[in-house]
Amino acid sequence: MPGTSPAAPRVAALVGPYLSGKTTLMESLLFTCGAIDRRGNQKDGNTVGDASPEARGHSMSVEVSAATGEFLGETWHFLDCPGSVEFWNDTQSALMVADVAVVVCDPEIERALTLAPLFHFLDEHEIPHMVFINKLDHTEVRMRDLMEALQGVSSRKLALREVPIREGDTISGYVDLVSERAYKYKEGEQSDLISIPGDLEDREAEARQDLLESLADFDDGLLEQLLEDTVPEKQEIYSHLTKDLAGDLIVPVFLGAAEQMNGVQRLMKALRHETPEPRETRKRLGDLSGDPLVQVFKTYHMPHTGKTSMARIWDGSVKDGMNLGPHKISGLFRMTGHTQNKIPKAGVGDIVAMGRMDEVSTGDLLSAAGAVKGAIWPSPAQPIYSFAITPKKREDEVKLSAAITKLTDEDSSISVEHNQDTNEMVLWGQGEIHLQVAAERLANRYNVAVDTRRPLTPYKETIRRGAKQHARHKKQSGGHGQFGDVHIEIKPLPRGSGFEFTESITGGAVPRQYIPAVEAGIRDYMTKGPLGFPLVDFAVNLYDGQYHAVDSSDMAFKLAAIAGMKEAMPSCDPVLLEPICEVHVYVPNAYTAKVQGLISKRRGQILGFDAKKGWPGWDGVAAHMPQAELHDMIIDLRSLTFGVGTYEWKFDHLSELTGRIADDVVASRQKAA
Ligand SMILES: Nc1nc2c(ncn2[C@@H]2O[C@H](COP(=O)(O)OP(=O)(O)O)[C@@H](O)[C@H]2O)c(=O)[nH]1
Ligand SMILES: [Mg+2]
Repeated sequence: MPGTSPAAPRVAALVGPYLSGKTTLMESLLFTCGAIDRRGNQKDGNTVGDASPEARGHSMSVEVSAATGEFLGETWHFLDCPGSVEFWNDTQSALMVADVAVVVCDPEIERALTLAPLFHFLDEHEIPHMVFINKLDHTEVRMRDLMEALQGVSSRKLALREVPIREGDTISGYVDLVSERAYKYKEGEQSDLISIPGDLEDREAEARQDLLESLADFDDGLLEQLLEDTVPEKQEIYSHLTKDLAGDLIVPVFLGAAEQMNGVQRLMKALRHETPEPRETRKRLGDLSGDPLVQVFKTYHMPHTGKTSMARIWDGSVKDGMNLGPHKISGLFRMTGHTQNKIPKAGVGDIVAMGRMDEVSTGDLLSAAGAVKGAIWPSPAQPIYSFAITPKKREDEVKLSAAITKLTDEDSSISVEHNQDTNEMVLWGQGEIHLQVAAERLANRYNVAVDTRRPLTPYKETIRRGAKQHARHKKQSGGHGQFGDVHIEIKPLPRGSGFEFTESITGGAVPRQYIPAVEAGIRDYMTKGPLGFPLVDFAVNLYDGQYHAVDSSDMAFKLAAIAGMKEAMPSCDPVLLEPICEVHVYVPNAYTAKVQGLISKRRGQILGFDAKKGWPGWDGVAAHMPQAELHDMIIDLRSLTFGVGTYEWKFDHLSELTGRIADDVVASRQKAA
């Protein structure tokens, strides 16, 4: 227990919306822990978090940054997590190894909604978490209204731990609701103890009663005390708070301003007293065990040091050079931002970076015997935004594949696709900035600069009418000639049939051995129909032909088949087919109507809507939507819904596209070709 012997190192993940002040809070926490002697700030680009050129360039956290400090003799690892939904993958991984999450949020009622997905994840995985309402240096917001808004997006009870002391629109201090002591903030220093301002006594008593009632929900003894109007001991209140936090039953709420250091010392003390120890957190792994037991939560590929696996030690200890199954730890480090410091060993609770474990991935649980199977690890979100990429230098093709393997190893919410239809390399991710950062990383970390552009939609084409065609390939140049002659019948097929080849040759008009060459010719032609797109949903029957005993060959029959297709197809009433996806859009139900509008505007057909399972107050709208319209839909969806709207998609079917849109598609593809 804290207080008796030093606790094992603990991990606090700093999470919350983009720009709420997580990176600033980490700076202040590290300063409080004496780990840095001067607080950096985002403007000067000298914070411990956001050390990468990509983070500095975008002035935002684009991956998790770790740093370590000591508070009253105990070690703390802080994980500064990206707030943007596009970089959520790193955040969810960090949360999986954290003893506690500090949810940093803005004092703005309208922005409360942005916390909903985060609270949902924390509660789904029962990760203990506190809220730190930041930027309370200047605000006019009523704490009661803000708490109500925040409670509206949390399934767990929020318990306000402090009430603010106001002077005009500034918050000059707070009253702690457990100790019932009042403090006046002093910028950059410990707060002064003052007496509770007279006009705050009623508010304080009421807020304290609320806090106690929240705790009584989980303890009958306490409930009885409250009913009998007995005031519980402070120590007893603290132990309820600790127990209820560990069980993710309540969410304590603290106030402050990270930039001014207001409330930071208070937060640090609460973390120290109330955060569960790693052996408690480890219970999340169920009965999985091993010695040591180490879980990787972040993978980096650094230009000079190679692959680095950041991990939490759940059990035992690790040493540089030791083996975890077939994987040897080649270099053991403590990370501070992007700086690595070599350490000889580390023990339970610690966060370490392990060098050159090339076969290990994020999420892996390892012991001396090798991989321990069965740990729960959240899957990455489905990619919903894409760029086509090409290396700026042609000779970088091979290097690019290797670099992309590293990129996807670092971030499993990125994937790559080689589209056969459009012949493009397509990088898939979570949004525009996510992919921009990925492209920058290809250049900065892996030294392969790429050009990016909007990917082509994989349209196809088909025919609406059949035809019969005779075609002959014949050449008489000195010596061996070439001769192939075919009669084919082309017919449209229903959607989704693909391509069928048949033959009904009688009497050896086309000898057996040449028939596969006829089919090969047609398949050759199919890659690009009369409109310029791959052909599908049609059948070809070879029903007659002629051959020459000397001059016929596979090649001659193949060329005859191609000639027949070229001749016949334009008269078969070709039509463009566009890929249609089945899409499920998820939003808070206040936005359902707007989302239906968005879908319709993008040529979608709404199939229905329903409550989202496990998400009270959220809807799922199902629709069929053209893939071409999905390309940048996430941008509109996010701006419509404070960034919380999401969707899942999968290819469903091809549908005929005619009219002006089709004409434009054909014209622009022909221009490009
Ligand atoms: N007024 C005020 N601004 C703050 C406070 N904490 C952070 N900020 C500002 O909020 C912006 C975002 O901070 P940052 O820590 O990068 O946010 P993050 O995206 O959550 O990491 C920066 O411009 C900070 O200077 C605070 O307590 N008060
Ligand atoms: Mg940040």
